[in-house]
Amino acid sequence: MTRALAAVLFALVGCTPRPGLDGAVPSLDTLGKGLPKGFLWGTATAAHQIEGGNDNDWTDWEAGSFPDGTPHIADGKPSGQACDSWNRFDEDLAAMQAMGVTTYRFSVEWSRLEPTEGAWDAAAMARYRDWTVRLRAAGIEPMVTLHHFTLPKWVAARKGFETTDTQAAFEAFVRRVGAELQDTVDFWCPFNEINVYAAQGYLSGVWPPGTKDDTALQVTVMSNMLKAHAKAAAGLREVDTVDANGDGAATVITHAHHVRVFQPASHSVLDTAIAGLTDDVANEAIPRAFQTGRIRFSVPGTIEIDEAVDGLAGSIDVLSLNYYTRDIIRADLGSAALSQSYFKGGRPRNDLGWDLYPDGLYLMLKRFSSYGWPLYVSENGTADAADDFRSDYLAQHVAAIERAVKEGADVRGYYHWSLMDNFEWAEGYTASFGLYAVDFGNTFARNKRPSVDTFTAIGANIPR
Ligand code: IFM
Repeated sequence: MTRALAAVLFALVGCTPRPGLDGAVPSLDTLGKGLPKGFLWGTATAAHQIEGGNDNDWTDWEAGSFPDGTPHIADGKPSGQACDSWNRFDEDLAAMQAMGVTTYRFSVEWSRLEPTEGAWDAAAMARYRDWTVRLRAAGIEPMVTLHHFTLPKWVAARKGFETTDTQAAFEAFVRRVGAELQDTVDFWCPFNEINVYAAQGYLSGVWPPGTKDDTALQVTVMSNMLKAHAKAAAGLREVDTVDANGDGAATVITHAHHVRVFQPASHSVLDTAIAGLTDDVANEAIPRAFQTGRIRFSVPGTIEIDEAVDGLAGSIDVLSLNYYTRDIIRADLGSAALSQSYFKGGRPRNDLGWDLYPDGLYLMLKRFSSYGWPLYVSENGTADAADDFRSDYLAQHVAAIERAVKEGADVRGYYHWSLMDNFEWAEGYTASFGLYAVDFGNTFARNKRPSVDTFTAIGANIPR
């Protein structure tokens, strides 16, 4: 088939073929119309990645290096002033309003609100409160994350979630925030990506505390965080009794669960089994715990946890998925992870080399639908400094959601990661996930990328 003929055929079915991208890109005339009425449409950020001027466990980590001298952060630059969002909420809000968002996911920084144990910073709390008031006044539903990878130094000094003690400290923090923001916030996310946090900090060791190859500790941390989630959820339900948006629910509690497609490198029994094990620990164990109230992790020969936890069953009202990519898994029984993971060759990739695989979002939404919770896509986006493929990536992922919705999935919202370029953890400022570029360290201007128009056009099509 010639390219011209293909273009005509695709035009007839409302799609345009794009050389270099995998699959057709849906027409923006209709994309979004297949989402349910009232579907939330927004962007996501996290405190340490955008605020600037934080003082937490990452601040120390960013100044350090690995034993071979390589800096902890790819470009050697600390988060520093980041996007200066602590002082530029006006600009963040204006950028969101220009795109017609109806929701914003952001996190509050524990180290700002409780810099030392039991000492609360009223001015910092007032600032977050002001943000939520202004979001609501602008018709933007806030989703507030309470832990997005960082710890106050006093918590890190006590070994963070490696110990069971931190659960009580986290619960106290969450209760405080819940009580203070109860009349402006209904949508709460105690933790972001428990699985990623534990893997990066205790398996690959590329995030604080930098512990490498300790699968038992990795799984223990996940388990302690799930217990902390249960306590946080109970606390929020107790202290937040105001239904801020008048929809009948004073609290909606979720977990932002990082999901990936894990595909075995071959049909061999070993690759298949290890890909299945990886999938179980990373994708299934956490939702299963929220559903059954039992934490069950099984890493043969290393650690088995099977424990009933008070308050864990039913501790989320909706499940949120952070979806980006697919990993290929090859068994490697000599490694702590029991596998090597890599991105499939010959595929479209982003600036970080991640496989661009929109079908994976469809697969994940279908799969996690079976648990019965309403679903949100709490993060999805891509590193694309030149904005070459972000529009198409976005369109294809929204089409994947529409497909899942058409087949019965109850998906209620989408948050693009991210509103603007920001501090991408170990990758520092080398990865650009933003709909807006930021003039870092200079004017901090939020400069609209062309993909903002795609985001806005899709949002305008969503039935209201
Ligand atoms: O930037 C991160 C975010 O903090 C958590 N989810 C994945 C994003 C992109 O890597």
